[in-house]
Amino acid sequence: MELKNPILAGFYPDPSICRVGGDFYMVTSSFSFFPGVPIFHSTDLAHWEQIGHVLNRPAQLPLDPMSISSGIFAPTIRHHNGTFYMITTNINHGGNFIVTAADPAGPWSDPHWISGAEGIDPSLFWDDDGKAYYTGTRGFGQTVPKIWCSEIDLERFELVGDKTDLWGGALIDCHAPEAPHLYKKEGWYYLMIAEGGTENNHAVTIARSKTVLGNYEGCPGNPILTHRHLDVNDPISNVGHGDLVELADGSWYMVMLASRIYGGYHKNMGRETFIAPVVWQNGWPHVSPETGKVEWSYPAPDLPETVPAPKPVRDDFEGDALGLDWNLLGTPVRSIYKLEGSRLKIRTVEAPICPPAGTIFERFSLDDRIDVLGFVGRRQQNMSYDVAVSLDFDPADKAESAGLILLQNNFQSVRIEKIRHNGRKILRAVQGYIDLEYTVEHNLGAGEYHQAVLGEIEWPSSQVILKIKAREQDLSFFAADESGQETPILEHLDGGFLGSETAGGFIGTYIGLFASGNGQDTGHFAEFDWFDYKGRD
Ligand code: 6LW
Repeated sequence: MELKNPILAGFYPDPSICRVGGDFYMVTSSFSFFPGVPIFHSTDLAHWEQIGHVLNRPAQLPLDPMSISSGIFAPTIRHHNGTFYMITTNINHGGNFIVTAADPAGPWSDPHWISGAEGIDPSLFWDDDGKAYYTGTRGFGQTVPKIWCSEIDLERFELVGDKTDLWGGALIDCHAPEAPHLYKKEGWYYLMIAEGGTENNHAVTIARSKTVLGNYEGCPGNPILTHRHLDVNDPISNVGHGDLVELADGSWYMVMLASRIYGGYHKNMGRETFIAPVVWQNGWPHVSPETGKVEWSYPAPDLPETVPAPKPVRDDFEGDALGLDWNLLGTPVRSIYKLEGSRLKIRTVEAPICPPAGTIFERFSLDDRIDVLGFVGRRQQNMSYDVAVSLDFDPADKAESAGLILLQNNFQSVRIEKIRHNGRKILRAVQGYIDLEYTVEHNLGAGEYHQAVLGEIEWPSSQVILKIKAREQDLSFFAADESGQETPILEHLDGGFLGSETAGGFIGTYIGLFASGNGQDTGHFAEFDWFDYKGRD
């Protein structure tokens, strides 16, 4: 058996891992997608099965659908004295909070908000004397952010005593020291962080101290992991933001985020979860020691295998709940879909799936006037893939639309939509994009939103099978009838614009089903009978 990277394919950034006996659990960031913080289980580190979402109730997860790269930032998962703890930041709704559970599959508690906890990327550490410590990054977005630490009372979920700055990163004035985790090994406290920013200068660095609050001395070999020195088009890039786990036999592994780069410096799948072995030498960890960089595969550790059933290509939308692959965008403060008669029915809500052309976006592009979007989507997990979906929709007037969208963020997407235009029923391909006034340091997009109709065909029937064939960055869109006869709508679009390096933000591409009344909730439903996703790489 081998550990094959990525271990979580598609948009699964900022992984955090913990081990409880023979079981490993992992969580990742989820930003403005609902439910939030997917949680995975494994017994062998190679096969991971999603067992739920940590945040699956609206009361746990206030989110804005038009602020896709805000919401839930990097989570940490830990287990202590029979309780699971997940700590994270809701960047635009309340800050840092902890939820707990006896069973990692849930239910998880309501949020315990940590008053006075500044910044992002919180983590928890228990010392041998039973005291618990909170670490985070403060000064985020300023010139000299710092990793800070405070004791925390986990009965009352309150910080205790002073906040101490522990470390500012390995490089002088380093960019974005973040993602701190504390570990204790052989009498040393190790503080592992990420720095350099979550693009191709990303890195993992480490410092250690004899006492928990410092003084921390940096590892002379820092960074202990980076691909920043490699070609930016290296097929594995942006390596950083890791968490360590010790196996029962005393061996160690690191999970970290990295991106698969293809068709130029494009990372359409955003930041994914990778793994590498770690050995300790002379008191410091060495990651992937044979080559010093993250590889596509490693021999698996000697652990009992648990191989999940292969995922079916087709979702028939049977049952009364969506599968764990599916997400909404923003908190469902009112219902936007129903599962009925083995169909997913999405309501023609008032918000357009993409903003009107001419909208000006800044920073995280907040638009809190929009409460819900008629969007149900899943991650792109392969460089090449085929998608097909059966849509039954008869647009009642010229405002309604429904279809299939590749969505990188609120203002970077391409969609095929069924609309009624001048009395004709048509299927058209529309690209949404923003002028690239792209702020590299802060990962934020700003500019004017545009839309371009790139293809159009007449389609009188309410029934259609919409298809996407993605061959790396070469994207083609088709309509098919029940006999399978395909008609192209748009062929050979360069998909490179669906990468977050041009779009800004933290997201990987989603494949979404949508419906809208474009200005008013018309109370109709676009009906999706089945959905196929087939990875080809
Ligand atoms: C996260 C930070 C980072 O909070 O990006 O790569 C931010 N690391 O640690 C969003 O994922």
